[in-house]
Amino acid sequence: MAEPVQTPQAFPTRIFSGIQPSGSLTLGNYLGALKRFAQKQNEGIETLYCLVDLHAITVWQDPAVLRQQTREAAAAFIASGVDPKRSILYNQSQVQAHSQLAWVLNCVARVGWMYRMTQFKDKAGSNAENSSLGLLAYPALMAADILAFKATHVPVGEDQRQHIELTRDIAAKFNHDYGVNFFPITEPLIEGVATKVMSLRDGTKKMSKSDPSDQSRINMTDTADAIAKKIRKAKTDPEPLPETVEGLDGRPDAKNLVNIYAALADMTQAQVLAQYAGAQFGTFKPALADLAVAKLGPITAEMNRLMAEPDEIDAILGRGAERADAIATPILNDVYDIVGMIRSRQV
Ligand code: AQP
Repeated sequence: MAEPVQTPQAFPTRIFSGIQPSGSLTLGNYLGALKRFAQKQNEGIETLYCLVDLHAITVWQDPAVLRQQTREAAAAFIASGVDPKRSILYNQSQVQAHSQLAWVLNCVARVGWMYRMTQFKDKAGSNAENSSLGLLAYPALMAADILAFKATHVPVGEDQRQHIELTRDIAAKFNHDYGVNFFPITEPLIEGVATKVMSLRDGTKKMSKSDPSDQSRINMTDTADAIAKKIRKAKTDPEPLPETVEGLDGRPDAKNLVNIYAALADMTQAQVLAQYAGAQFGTFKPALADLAVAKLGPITAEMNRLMAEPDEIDAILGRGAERADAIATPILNDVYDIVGMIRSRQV
């Protein structure tokens, strides 16, 4: 891959991140992404957050369900503290620069880079030839999402690290090929204890909204009863909780539950263990369920309230798209100039 070059030119700090509306958002999305999105906004940084519906259709989506899930995801952002006045919140397909820049970046990126992406390998499985071309090109669209705004930082979970590295490679190759210092070399922000929330059924697998087992995840729309039941049934081992964080090594299911507790309570793993060392899961799981319900309950209630007004959600996304468009269109026009496109149409 091309060597990322650190650009000497300073780019103003701007955060971009997105979530696919490809299912009900999970506790993993909340702790690994949404909660941190709101924190970044509250630090006073310019923040753009996107429901990446074009990414979602890289695998089959029923159109009516996709629309519903996009509104539900928008409600989840707002209920988690993303304020559509302070952040720019919109859905990807309403801002054409995403697709237009993606085409240019498709022509910069190399096919071999795409085949090396572990998410492509995981999602395409053993039948890669039959997966959509979009699934293979997904990381180039993701690079376009970020670079259309010259975003300098992208808060993501650990699973997205490889895609951000690819964005850096694509930006560096564009800058190098055209002899410009145009795109920033974006930094991933992978922070906190919840960078990878694991499945409740298998502590070695990521909690994912597309996992066929609903028992593997907590959905942001789950009721208090459903949350308590899923945590009660979560896979664990027969040992009590250890005294030290090192004592969780080799115990992925126990470690996951401690991590979830720590992230929900804004504590470190060590602080959780200081409180629960020696406790059996019969004690720890109900405490975790109570905490999860206390934290997620108000968010779910707010989501339900917002979902009752889908027109208002659509209006919020439309306003966000206009603001996003105003930033991205001049950047796209500069890209077209750099690559040699004639721009003479009067509009
Ligand atoms: N389990 C997780 N722990 C921490 N962070 C997570 N994220 C997702 N799952 C976890 C973070 O959420 C953001 C949005 O991810 P996405 O929905 O666009 O895609 P994904 O990473 O592929 O998430 P899923 O749930 O696994 O979706 P599907 O099943 O549709 O592929 C990202 O910042 C991600 O890191």
